[in-house]
Amino acid sequence: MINQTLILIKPDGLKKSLTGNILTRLSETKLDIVAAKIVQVSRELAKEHYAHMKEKPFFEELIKYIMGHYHKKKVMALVYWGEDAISKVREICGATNPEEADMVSIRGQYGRITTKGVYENVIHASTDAKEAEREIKLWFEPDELIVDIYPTKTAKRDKKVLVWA
Ligand code: IDP
Ligand code: MG
Repeated sequence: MINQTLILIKPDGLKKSLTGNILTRLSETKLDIVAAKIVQVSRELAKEHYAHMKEKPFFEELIKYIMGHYHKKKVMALVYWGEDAISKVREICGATNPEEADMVSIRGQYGRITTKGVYENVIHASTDAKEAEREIKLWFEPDELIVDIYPTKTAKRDKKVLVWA
């Protein structure tokens, strides 16, 4: 089934200069990249992204981690699209706990558990179609994607935007 998935190269992945390695590993899937950007993650975005984790004892540490408190204050966000994109990407990423992840998966190769107990696993990938839709809509505006994957509508936004001087 054709589907799409949100990928984040987390701040530790960027700090460790793993962007190239991770994208090379992901290219094994032969999926299409249909959106990509660098984002400075606000607390609001971090909390929204990890809303399902808010009862966890490590939630505050997780929010700090994705905001880049311990590394670089940025993540790379991408949308991959194609046949079984969600499951193919999750497979290459490996298990959540980097110590339990297959050694040749991205998380197995590059992840670690910090002394504060956070799984710094260098990459995020959506787990299922519902999560992918919620996450892609959270991280991207419709015109940042080069394919039409979800219905859109036109809306008037009365706000000032920055343009080149
Ligand atoms: P996933 O990223 O494999 O989908 P989730 O359960 O959605 O795993 O957790 C989100 C993120 O929270 C993980 O990628 C990891 O960084 C962190 N995390 C999850 N479970 C634990 C835990 O038990 N201890 C520490 N950090 C965790
Ligand atoms: Mg998850």
